[in-house]
Amino acid sequence: MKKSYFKTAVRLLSLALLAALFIPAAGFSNPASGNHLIFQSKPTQSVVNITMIASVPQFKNGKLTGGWDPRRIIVYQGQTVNLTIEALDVQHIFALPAYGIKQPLTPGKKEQVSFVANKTGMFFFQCDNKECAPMALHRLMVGQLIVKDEKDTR
Ligand SMILES: [Cu+2]
Repeated sequence: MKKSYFKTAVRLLSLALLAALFIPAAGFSNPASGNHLIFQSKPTQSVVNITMIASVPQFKNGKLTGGWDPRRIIVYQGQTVNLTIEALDVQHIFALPAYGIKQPLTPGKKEQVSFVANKTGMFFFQCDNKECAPMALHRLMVGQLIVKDEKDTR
């Protein structure tokens, strides 16, 4: 009884944290990449180059910083996506299971990840290095890839 209570509380807390993650913080940008939280390609592009950085998520003045930047990537079906990813602090692993991608990131080294966005829908990417930060922070290293239909130009 007591245990399930605790489990529910933990679940609710992680849901709240995830919700906070997906509310773009106004004015947030990372000086290292110049990115903002959301990257959106143009429907006319055939190749999309994105510079991405990874760092341990942190709460500063009640705001979440770090993690993946950009944290949400919106592209169109058929586009070739070239990610150049750099870890700023410790070893992270960029994982995008839906596209079979798992790329270790060594701090200070820029790694290339490329894929053709041939599956539409919403997919998650995350960090696969459980040791990159305390578990609660590591779990916040989650981002979204949204692949829109070619005709869907909203
Ligand atoms: Cu990590």
